[in-house]
Amino acid sequence: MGTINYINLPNRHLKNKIADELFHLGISLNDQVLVEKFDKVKFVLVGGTRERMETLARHLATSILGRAEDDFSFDHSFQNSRYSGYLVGPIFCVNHGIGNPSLSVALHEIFKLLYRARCSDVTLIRIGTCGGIGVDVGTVVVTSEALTVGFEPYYNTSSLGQPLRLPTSAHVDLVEDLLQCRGDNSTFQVVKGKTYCADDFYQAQGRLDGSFCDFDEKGKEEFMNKLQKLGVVNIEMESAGVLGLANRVGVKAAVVCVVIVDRITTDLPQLNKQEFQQIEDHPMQLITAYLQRHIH
Ligand code: R2B
Repeated sequence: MGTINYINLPNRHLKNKIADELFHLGISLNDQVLVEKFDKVKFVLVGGTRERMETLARHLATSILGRAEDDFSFDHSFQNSRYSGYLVGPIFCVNHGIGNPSLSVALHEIFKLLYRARCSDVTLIRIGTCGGIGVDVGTVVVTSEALTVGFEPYYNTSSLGQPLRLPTSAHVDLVEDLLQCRGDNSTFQVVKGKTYCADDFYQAQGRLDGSFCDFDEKGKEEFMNKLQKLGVVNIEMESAGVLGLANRVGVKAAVVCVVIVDRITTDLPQLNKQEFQQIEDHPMQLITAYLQRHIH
């Protein structure tokens, strides 16, 4: 038997706290009955939108837990004006909104909840959409590490007004494990590579169509070339936060995103609603195969 890795948050102030409220998730940590509902959580799946996480939770309820098609009762679900969460057996699906600030608030509170519930051996995976760099639409990218402004592998945040930089490497074994989960009959490719995590959708990602723009087509081309030379295969907005924060608290983590546009050829996705839904399903298929291996 291996050792059990309980979530052990590196914050000594939490040890003395009797009352605590997860302000944005809308969960009271004093509600022992509620907190205990989370004590078996082993997998936390996060993604941008509420719809995607609810769809994923429903899909996992049937495909992993074998619940009836029309029985989507989750063990504990919540929806508020910020975030929505769905607890499905040992899997907790939560949406995080756009960008690292929104993500970080959700993750701090999720980690505190799992710590109070005395969870152990937890795996965190972000499932998202992204722009590819010379990668076909529909391809699933598993991030090896996230680069941020300055092309460095750090999540940039702050503490008491001072910069705080957290390393953004993904968990090596988890990444390899996920890469193995592509089924033989899969209609899409799964690749590993670096992810550029931008702090904005427009200028920071080399788009010229924001409300202002300080560069021209040539500048954008140079930016894309530079990213490619560094081994970057996709761009999104939360990978650095997921990996930086997970590394800081000692939770193993990975980021799995599907390419919805190849940024070398165009800036905005050219997919209709049906095509978008089909493609959004690719990372869910990979995660389902991963969970099937690890839950049964
Ligand atoms: C991908 O899509 C969103 C921006 O449209 C953002 O959350 C991201 O990383």
